[in-house]
Amino acid sequence: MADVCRHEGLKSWVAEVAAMCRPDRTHWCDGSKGEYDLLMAQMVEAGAAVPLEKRPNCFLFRSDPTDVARVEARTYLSTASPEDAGPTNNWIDPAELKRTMTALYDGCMSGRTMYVIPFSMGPIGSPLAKIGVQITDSPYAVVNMHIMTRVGSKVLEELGSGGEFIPCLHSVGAPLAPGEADVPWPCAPMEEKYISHFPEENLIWSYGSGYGGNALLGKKCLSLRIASSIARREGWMAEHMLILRLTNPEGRQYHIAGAFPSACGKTNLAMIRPTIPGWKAETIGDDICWMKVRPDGRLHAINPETGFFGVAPGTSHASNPVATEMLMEDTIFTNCALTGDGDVWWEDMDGPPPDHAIDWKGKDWTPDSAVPAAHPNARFTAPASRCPTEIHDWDDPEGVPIDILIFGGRRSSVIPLVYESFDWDHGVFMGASASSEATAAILDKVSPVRRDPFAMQPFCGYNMGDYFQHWFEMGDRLGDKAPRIFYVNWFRKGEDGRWLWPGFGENSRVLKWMCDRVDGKVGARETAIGLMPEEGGIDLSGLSMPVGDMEELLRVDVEGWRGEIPDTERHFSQFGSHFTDRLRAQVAGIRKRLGLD
Ligand code: SAT
Ligand code: MN
Repeated sequence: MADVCRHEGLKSWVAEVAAMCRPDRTHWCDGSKGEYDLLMAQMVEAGAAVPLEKRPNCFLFRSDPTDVARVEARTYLSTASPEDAGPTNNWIDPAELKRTMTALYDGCMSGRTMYVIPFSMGPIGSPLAKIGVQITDSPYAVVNMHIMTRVGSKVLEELGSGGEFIPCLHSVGAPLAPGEADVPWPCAPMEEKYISHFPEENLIWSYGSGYGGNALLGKKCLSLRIASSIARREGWMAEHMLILRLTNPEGRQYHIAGAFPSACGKTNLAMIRPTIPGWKAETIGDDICWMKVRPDGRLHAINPETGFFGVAPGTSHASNPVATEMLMEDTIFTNCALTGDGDVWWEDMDGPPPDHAIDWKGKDWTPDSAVPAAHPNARFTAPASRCPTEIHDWDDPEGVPIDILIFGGRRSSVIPLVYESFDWDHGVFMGASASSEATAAILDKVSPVRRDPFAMQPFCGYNMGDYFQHWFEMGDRLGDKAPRIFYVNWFRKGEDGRWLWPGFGENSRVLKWMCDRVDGKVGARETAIGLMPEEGGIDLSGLSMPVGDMEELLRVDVEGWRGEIPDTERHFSQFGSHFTDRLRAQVAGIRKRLGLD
């Protein structure tokens, strides 16, 4: 493979990293099935992976108990000026951070193999795609990258001798002394973990963690943090959004992109099976969406990934029948429980729990155990090609034209089921003020409700105040071709603590209302917070709901909303001189509409 590489810049970067990290050997990944199978066999042999008898070509990994999710407190955005990272990112001066990390990288791969993974985010050769090269000493990261991205020789061919690539350096940070035995999941202690981004040179350095977004650098690091900063410079958008195609009974297609924080049901929505007769849904992506204005003046989207890295607990026939089918083969499971008959299990899976299992920490577990069998952030890594609802024109380099943008989060009170923005600027306010209750996808969650603008708080690769402005400017360019903007909350609870909305496939009823709004088929009532469904506007045929629930779901809780405003203003105030006047005007508008001024 090394001889397929004609790119001197890449070769010399690989040589420099090898000299610094001093692995025992270097392997250039070709992305082949043979390579995947061989690495898996080696990891099974080493005791790092368990093959699952019940699921062909599926494997279970258990992480170190301290390395189970992204660590935002150890994630850095390193720019010459701290102002360019902004208040929502951890900042360290690039020279200092590189000094610290170089000391850690020094000899960090000894006893290990260094893998070089050329990968493309987006169809190889597409005008919307970007090429990255990840260097890693984690074979687990390699097999996951095989599923999540387009890996291999074709990427090197596309790169040629002078193409641009984003260098992504990763080490688990656990060098082996001569003769020292490896552990199943090597990683470094928390205080040595660094997930670092240098957007001014499109560079990623990650050290110390083998888990998810800390280690699969094509995902959050490249496709969101670095890509969002490139997108701002180049005038496009890199967003934390699912992409979905809906087709109505007449065959009219709608493309929807939706931003929700991690572990808020993005994957379930991306794979929705509509309950309304005649409506069909197809999956395009569940996490990342790159959008550009194309020659038709509309916003076109691609999913740069090729797989799904989803939360396993809660995935069931009821919540996501499509994923349940998808996960039967060719899937990597991490931190799920193992059953006696060689299957995986997690909380809220179909059927009763097993009488006995091995939990995610490798210990005996029974339904009487006080701890969950699977870690709440246990994951599956599954190829998109196995997704029964994946669209067929997946690889279309042009992407799909977006009709509808959705923001949302997990809120048990205040936020209604759905509302629409008055216009683009108001939609930007809706995205910027989005909030959610904490989930298990991050290790160091702090408050119960966190503001998570555009679900990008942990992923924006520059000053978020400037990011808001970038959204306004995109709207100016799109004009009347801009997608319509909606906000949803599937998670509202009644006073008795009951979920008010059935969710899952029934969410198609809310999506249908949005499509009908786009086509001007239904009206809306103007409220203080936005445009809301009129009575009977949402098609509830065939659904029986307790009386009063729908009214409650669509009630504007004016008192509750007034209570939201100070927190939103506090969140906005941190952006100082980077805060845009257009958002200030939106805050003034909602204050007035809520009768606060
Ligand atoms: O670990 S990941 O960052 O890839 C998953 C997530 O938090 O959404
Ligand atoms: Mn995500």
